[in-house]
Amino acid sequence: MKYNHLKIEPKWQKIWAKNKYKNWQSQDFSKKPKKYILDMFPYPSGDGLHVGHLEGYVATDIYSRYLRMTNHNVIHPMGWDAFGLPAENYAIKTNTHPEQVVEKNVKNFKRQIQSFGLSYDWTREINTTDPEYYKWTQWIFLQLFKAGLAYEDYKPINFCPSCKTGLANEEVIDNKCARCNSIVEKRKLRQWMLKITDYADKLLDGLDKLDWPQSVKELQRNWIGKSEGAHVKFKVQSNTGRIGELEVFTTRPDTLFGATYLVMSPEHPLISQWKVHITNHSEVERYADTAFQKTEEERTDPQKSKTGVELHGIEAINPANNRPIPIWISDYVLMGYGTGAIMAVPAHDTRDFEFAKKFNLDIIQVIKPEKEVVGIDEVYTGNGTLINSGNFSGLNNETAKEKICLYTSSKKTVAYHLRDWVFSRQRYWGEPIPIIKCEKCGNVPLKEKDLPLKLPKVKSYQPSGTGESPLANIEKWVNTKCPKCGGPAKRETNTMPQWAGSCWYYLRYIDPKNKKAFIDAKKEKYWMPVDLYVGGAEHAVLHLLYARFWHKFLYDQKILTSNEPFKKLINQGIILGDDREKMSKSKGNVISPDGIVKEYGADTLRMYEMFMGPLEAMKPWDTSGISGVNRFLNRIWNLISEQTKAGNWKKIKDNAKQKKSLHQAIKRATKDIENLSFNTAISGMMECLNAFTEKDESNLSVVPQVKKEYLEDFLKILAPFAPHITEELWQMLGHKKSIHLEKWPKYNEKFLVEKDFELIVQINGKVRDRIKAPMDISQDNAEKLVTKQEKIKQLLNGQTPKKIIFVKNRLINIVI
Ligand code: ANZ
Ligand code: ZN
Repeated sequence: MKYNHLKIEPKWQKIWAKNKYKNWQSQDFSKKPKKYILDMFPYPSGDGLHVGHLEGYVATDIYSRYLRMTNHNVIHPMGWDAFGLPAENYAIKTNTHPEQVVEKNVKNFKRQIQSFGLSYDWTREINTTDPEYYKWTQWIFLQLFKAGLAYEDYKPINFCPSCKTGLANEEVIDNKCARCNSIVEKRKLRQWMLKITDYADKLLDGLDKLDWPQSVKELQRNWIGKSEGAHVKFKVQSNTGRIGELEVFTTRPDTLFGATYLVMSPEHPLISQWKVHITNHSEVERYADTAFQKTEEERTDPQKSKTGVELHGIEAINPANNRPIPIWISDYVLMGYGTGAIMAVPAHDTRDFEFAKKFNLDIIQVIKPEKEVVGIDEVYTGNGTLINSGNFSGLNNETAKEKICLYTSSKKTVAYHLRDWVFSRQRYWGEPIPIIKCEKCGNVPLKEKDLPLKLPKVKSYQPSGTGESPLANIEKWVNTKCPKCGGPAKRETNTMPQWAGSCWYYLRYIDPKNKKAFIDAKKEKYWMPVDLYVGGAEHAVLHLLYARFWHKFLYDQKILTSNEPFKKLINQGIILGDDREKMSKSKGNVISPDGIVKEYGADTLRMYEMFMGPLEAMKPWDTSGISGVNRFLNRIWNLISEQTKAGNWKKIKDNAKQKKSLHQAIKRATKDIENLSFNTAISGMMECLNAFTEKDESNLSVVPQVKKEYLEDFLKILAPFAPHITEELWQMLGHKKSIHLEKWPKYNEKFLVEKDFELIVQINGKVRDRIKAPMDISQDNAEKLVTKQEKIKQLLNGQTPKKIIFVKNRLINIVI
């Protein structure tokens, strides 16, 4: 009767499916405490789920099952993030509609998920490409538009020449497209932008309260990049007199006396305004044109030599000392940050120092370090005492910041590195943006009753590469009427980025079939926030920042009652190949979960993935580890099936040692699951099984049997990890109802203490020894134990006892 996973696992999967997965459905408004356990929903790719997905999915599955057994109302849903480029690219290659591609892939993902025994509530399944779903994605966009947070813009943006679409800043890593690694270009394209910058402070402040990995919070903080500083105004004059004012953003107003020139971004709008005064204007324009071709990363690369052009014919006045100083343009000053102009302090800023050296500009030291002395050839960027700063000399530089601002009437302010979110893509497979462009009325939002605005069928999904989406070619769809004036108008042809659907999917799970609203307010209040969110660390900024932004916006609109979506976040660690390299097709080290399920079964795969190490750690795949876990499951199978076959349950006695191990295992599993420390919970169960199958200390030829109730409790704590084998063994033990509906067993501290006693050993009524013996030891075993003792052996001197008197759990008296 060997355990046959190939028969038993599909058997239970079929029964659970027939039962419509009712056992894991959640109840809206149940009196039980609610728990929202969420996985990052997958993009249903053609490759299927990999072992990395599964790591997080198994962890949340175990946790959800545990919570259900401890009387919680658990919502644990799954869905599909199915818009985006891969499906579209595949559609182009194979000339099938992306919808069909998605449908096929979703089917495969679902088959896999069911074969792993994951306990999702399928009544809440969603798909971001379903018009009934994206209707509400479009609806949220309209709310953003109406609130003034969605706007059209023509700024140069990052463009991926290979994906043929604009990208958000968050999608560009080291100047490369995050999806395909192509070098990105700058292009001036008409774009829809979302004003995420309006939420910079809220996004920053909210982080403090979240139970998230510090590293993720830090990444978000840095991405938002809040800097405290001041706006300082410099008068600008030509030889005919004052022509205006240039405002700079500085974090170091204390160094104002050391500002020996100003630098403007080449795109600064005042340059064209001052054109008539700038005598080398054509040179300036040429420089600006080349700067415009470069990406931000190229412009700010500290390795690259600084370039720039001085603006001849004009100069600025340093408000601290009224000294005239030159004005330059250089591409290292970006238009999108601060005011797009800086005061350069070459003695105390590295970039300014390089620039001043190259163009032979004045360097004036104004901060003296507290300790070491630095020569004029070095930049000192730290704190210290002011020198060469008029009346302010001698002040500590922090104090000087305040005083110099006051003296020059400079306003304290903050700047953020966060930029508005480029929200449109020039591709087909995304949510159409529900805006109509009317010559008379401008951008007019679609009426809410006309949602969803469905994606029309096209002949070719190929993007034009000119910055137009393939939708632009469908005249019948593009030409429409203005909702406001009824005149002829055109639809917006850009689509939303893939992030749109995932910004709010966790809300739709709560009320997936609601036709009237995107979520019922009472249900939102009951279920939100998400108690535990598990997913990959690659989303630290993108998805997790965007989702927080939308959530906070919807909260401000009084549509939601919670102001943060995800209370606790865990990143599962990356699983490496068995060669300790990142799994990749090209290296041929990819492990297919389907293969493991076939060979060892889903229960083994699940337990192995949890047993590999701490959830958050990076860990290599190890095939021998799988057989270890598999052996463990087989041993449980053998133990229970053999005892069941023997059928003498009633005769099996209490066993303090076994009981102690069981309660230890229950205690560990309880604590460890609560701490999401699944690997140690499994170790605890392994130790317990060892204790169950250990030979009797006092009679080494006997393997004691294990009481049915111990085995039952053991199966219950194993059930969340290995849902199939436990269901089968539970039935074998005579139960009709599913083990997954059982209550989680309670451990009792009483049984955890050592259950030994001091056995008094007498010979002819005289106390000769005291030895430690297990509680409830039988007379037979006690005799064996006692006669093994060296001291007693000597005293008996080979004589056979005439009589033995045994008092259970107290004494043994040998009469010779
Ligand atoms: C004078 C100064 C003196 C500065 C000094 C620094 C050190 P963070 O910390 O990132 O906020 N800056 C301001 N706007 C800029 C722009 N649009 N493009 C490039 N650089 C810009 O950096 C703030 C500092 O970066 C500002 O403070 C400014 O240089 C520069 F000893 O002003 B500082
Ligand atoms: Zn109109």
